[in-house]
Amino acid sequence: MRRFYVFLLALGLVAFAVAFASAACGPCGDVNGTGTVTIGDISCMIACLNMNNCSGIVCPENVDVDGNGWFTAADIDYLIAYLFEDGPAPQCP
Ligand SMILES: [Ca+2]
Ligand SMILES: [Ca+2]
Repeated sequence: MRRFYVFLLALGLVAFAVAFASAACGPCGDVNGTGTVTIGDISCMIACLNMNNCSGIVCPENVDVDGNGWFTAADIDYLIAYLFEDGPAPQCP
């Protein structure tokens, strides 16, 4: 799982550029304001938690995807499960 995170971080560099191109918050999980939930949103969440770089998160209301009131690594795991493992849909409070 850790290698997967590193891979996502590399993709995050591209995601940041996309994040600044548009800022229309979409559904829960769309933290970078592209209007859809993608791997780019996961990259922004990882950068924020692990590298203290939250500039890619332009829709903070969409970051608590498991709806427990906190933004943690569990939200990243939840979104990964949703996108790649057929997990439950994001449920922001
Ligand atoms: Ca997005
Ligand atoms: Ca949460």
